[in-house]
Amino acid sequence: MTYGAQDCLLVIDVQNDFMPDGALAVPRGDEVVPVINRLAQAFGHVVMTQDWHPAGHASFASSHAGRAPFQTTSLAYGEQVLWPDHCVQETPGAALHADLCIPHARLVLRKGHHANVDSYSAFLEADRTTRTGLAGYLREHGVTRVFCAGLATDYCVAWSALDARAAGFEVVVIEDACRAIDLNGSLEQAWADMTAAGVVRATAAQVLEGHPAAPR
Ligand code: VGL
Ligand code: ZN
Repeated sequence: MTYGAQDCLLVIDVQNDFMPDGALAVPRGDEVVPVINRLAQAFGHVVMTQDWHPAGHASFASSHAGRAPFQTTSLAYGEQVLWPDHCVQETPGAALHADLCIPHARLVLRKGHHANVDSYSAFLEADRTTRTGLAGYLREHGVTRVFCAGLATDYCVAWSALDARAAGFEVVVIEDACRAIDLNGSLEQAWADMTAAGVVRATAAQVLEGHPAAPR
């Protein structure tokens, strides 16, 4: 094990509906699974997230008459991208990918469970007010640095990475352990925002070698 108590690997939304044949397909989303399995062995502390929506969730285009997936609409807290129905609680699409193998993962945090509020971020829901409790959990465990991997780079990974920074953590995003949806330039924007916020961008090989994100 390379990374100890101060470091946590955050594995974001590696769920069937985000796989290439899933309801909200992320191109090549399945390719992150073996990379993440390998990475996880280097971490003593792994947390996973699950997008976990009730049926009829406000982020679903099907919940808005006359609206189609990938359009946007205005909700109480601001603009919301409308998605195909995905990750509905207790459905096979919401399950973690069957090949994900992280027996030592300690916490599976479910997010997006409020019917009228989305949550790309593992830390703060889309109303930008409601906390998931993850920052407090990590602090109580002495974590100071969060390594992010999973799906999708430009939505749930980016929002989680940015909120982790805002909560005071050092953040490394492992680029080849992520895949993007890339909607209207969202991937380029996400990397610009993350870089500006001080997020370190690394490859899985660099993380496994302890460079540039030095183990400690
Ligand atoms: C996600 C869109 C909607 C993600 C979740 O995991 O990136 N994207 N819900
Ligand atoms: Zn979602």
